[in-house]
Amino acid sequence: MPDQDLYPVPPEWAKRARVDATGYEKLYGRSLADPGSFWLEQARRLDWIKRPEIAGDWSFAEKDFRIQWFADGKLNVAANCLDRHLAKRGDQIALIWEPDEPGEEPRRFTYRELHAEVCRFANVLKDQGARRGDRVTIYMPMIPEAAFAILACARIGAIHSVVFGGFSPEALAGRITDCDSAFLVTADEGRRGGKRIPLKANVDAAAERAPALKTVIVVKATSGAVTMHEGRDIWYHEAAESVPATCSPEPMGAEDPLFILYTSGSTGQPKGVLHTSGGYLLWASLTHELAFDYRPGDVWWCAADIGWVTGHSYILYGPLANGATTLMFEGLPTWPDASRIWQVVDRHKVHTIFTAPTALRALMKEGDSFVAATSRQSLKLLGTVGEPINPEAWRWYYDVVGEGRCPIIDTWWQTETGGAMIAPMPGATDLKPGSATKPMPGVDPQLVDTEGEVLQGATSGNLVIAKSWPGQMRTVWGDHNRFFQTYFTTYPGKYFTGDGALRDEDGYWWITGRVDDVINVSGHRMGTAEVESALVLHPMVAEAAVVGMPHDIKGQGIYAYVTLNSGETASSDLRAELVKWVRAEIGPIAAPDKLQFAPGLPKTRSGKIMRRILRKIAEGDVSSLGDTSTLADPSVVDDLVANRVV
Ligand code: 6R9
Repeated sequence: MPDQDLYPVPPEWAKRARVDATGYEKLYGRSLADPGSFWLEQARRLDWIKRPEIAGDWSFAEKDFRIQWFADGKLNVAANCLDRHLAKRGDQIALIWEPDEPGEEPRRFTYRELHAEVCRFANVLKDQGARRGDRVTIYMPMIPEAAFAILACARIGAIHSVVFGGFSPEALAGRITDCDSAFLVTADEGRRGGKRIPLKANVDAAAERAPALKTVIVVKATSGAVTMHEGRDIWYHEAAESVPATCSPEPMGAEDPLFILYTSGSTGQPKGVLHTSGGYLLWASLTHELAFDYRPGDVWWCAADIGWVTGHSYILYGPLANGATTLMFEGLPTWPDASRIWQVVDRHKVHTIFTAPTALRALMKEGDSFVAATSRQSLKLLGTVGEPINPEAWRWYYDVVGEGRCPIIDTWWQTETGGAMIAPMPGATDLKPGSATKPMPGVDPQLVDTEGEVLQGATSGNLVIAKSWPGQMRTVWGDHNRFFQTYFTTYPGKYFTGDGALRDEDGYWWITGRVDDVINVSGHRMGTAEVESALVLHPMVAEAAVVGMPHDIKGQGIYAYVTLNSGETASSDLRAELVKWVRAEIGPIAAPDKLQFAPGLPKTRSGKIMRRILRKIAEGDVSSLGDTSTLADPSVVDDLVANRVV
């Protein structure tokens, strides 16, 4: 069983929060007992053109497979995020933009201003011929115009497909082609950590391989040199000069597509995850409010990139639907130094920060002084998402960043789920470091064994979700059969998350990592996250990644990659010490068979460790590492290969 330290709900949170412990039990119980009336009531949080009279209509069974929510309702998502706030909070700041350069002025937009910007962008898209149902690829840096473009698509009923600005031309071309997108929005260049990213040049290269592309709208962000292609490319600022700042929102069915988001493929082609309008927005908005006890006036900062689902749901859709002030950051947490995040928090009086464990570990490695140099008095809540958070990083976040006063909201979810699925509520849920705690209303998680047998009580297994929820993805773009095959056939009748999890005696959920990352050592299951967590507990270790490797006797052995804190030196003594350390922390079964010191780990630009590459290296299969172009720093792979432990 994992670390069972309990951090009880602080009394002031129990008092002030929307939902306390009893409230949670009631809410959750009702959501499962009477989903029809529960969800129709929840649907009232949105502004409908036609209010729905049916809630969920779904079946995960092959013969009548379908997923629909609020199917008879009509709404416009952008109007929900903008227009409906104008009367009450038109002059409230909706969006704060913090630039890459710390010396540069932030930009701020009130709801009224954001509304006007989105309408202008919508009119430019329409002038270029974009219509309801058309796919618009958005390949943008983290600048306000990215938000305008996304919301403009929602306003006119076009389907946006945001491609992370760090992806290569090849990856971009594949995504344009897969959804047959004739329109693309980009910028001359992006900036991050003082470096320039040639977005427009990447688009030019991608366009050669993406014949579907007809129109490229270019936002001038850095004024860097670009080549404009006659007949294909237009400058946004020129096109926007002559369009009105109003544009009536297109009435959309709740089940009309809102966006496609390609998930970084661990195997095969990336999948175009499709989300629709009503259920998705409801889910983003409800989970933002409940998990973070969001209150009007709170300054909210989700530090993800807009190119990932976290950016979609928690920079834009959830917070804006709730009328929040949302912060968008162009830069990097470690640039110019490891104080930057906390300086931004102080500058904008941020109430809640929502970031990823990998960022926390990177900052933790630099030492506490960068945090201590800032005030952080405005912070009330700390969020995390993206991977299991190791208890050591959790405690650092809690003790050093939050100085023991801010509950940690560890949200487990996926691109496929639209928003948080398992997460605490600050006024209701006692916390355990490393546990995402309890399910959100309507979420029915179960554990199954490899045969699909549902497991009861405190145990571990494969995490499935037994019932549909409004934020669930509806299909894989262009391949409905792949959607069914990928998620509903492993355990028939249930949505399979691909994650393993553990449920403890208190009914708390602990995500142990992707099931494909679980190692089977001598018939015993070993979560890679658990071994990694043990390794990073060692005072000299900054980060660790563990994969399985073929082993003659045990079936699978454990191969560990370890990054040391700055200033520490690798040695064979330290290697032996770390193996002993894990043995002592978890048990002999978890002791790494091989341990390689690595100056860096291969990570996607969203911070996920590419285990596929680590597995190949561990297996000694270094000739077929596959595509490494989507890595944040492809050069780390060379070092890993050169120093492989044989
Ligand atoms: C939102 C997002 C989904 C996968 C998911 C799981 C891992 C996300 C987590 C977590 C443990 C958390 N994951 N949040 N694991 N604790 N709080 O990250 O979506 O990029 O699709 O990744 O990330 O393995 O299956 P996505």
